[in-house]
Amino acid sequence: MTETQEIRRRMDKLSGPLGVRLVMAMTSAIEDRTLGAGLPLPPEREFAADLGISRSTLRHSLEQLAKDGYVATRPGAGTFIAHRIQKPITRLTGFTDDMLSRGLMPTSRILECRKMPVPPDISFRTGLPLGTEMMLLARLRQVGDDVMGYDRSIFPVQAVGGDYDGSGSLYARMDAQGGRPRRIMQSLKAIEVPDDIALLLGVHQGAAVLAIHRIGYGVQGNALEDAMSWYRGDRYEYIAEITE
Ligand code: 16G
Repeated sequence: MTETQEIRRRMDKLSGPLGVRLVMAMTSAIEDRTLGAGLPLPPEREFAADLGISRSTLRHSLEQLAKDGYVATRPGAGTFIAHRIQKPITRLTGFTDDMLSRGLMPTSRILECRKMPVPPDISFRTGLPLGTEMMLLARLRQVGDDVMGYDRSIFPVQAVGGDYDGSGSLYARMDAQGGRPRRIMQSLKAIEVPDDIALLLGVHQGAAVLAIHRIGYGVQGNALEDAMSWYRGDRYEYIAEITE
């Protein structure tokens, strides 16, 4: 059975307006991974005909699914099932780990990579002595062309080695050097995306993003990272197991 036939089968089991049934059918198929992340949807005319609905109903339903982060449209490349990440809040992982463990290939676009002395506020927060040589690395974190988030991380040059150019996984580089953070203090809040970050993430003004501040400490309790991340609210969901 093709994906379209499967969506149609699910729609047939529902009642209500066709557009609503399509949204519900696709939502359930995406959530149970019958429709996998990255899967391209057929061209509009063909998809509408195979589903037995009008193109305008299809368009409205896809707009709804895009608003909820289930599908994404890339200019020139059509619409595809969006990557959505459920991230356990208590697991100490980096972006590369998170994507690889889900079978996704992470990519990064480096926007800034430079050395600088530790800024006073970071020195104050982390206890790193004034004058410590740091590196600032600002990256768009992506899966293919799909932007998932923006990381702006500051860390001691010593933690990565003077020849690090920001490519590849930062945590893998730290592992090879002296070790990645072993303990993290992290705060996470939902905010309306600031205009400059909206442009970077490719989301509309006022969209919801998760603003995450983390300070990572090494085995000796030494600060290894002071980072701000803005993760797209329609791509990320933090989950936790809570026990008594
Ligand atoms: C995550 C971290 C970020 C860290 C990066 C390392 C959050 C909110 N942020 O994006 O602080 O610098 O991973 O990833 O988890 P990398 O090893 O792929 O470079």
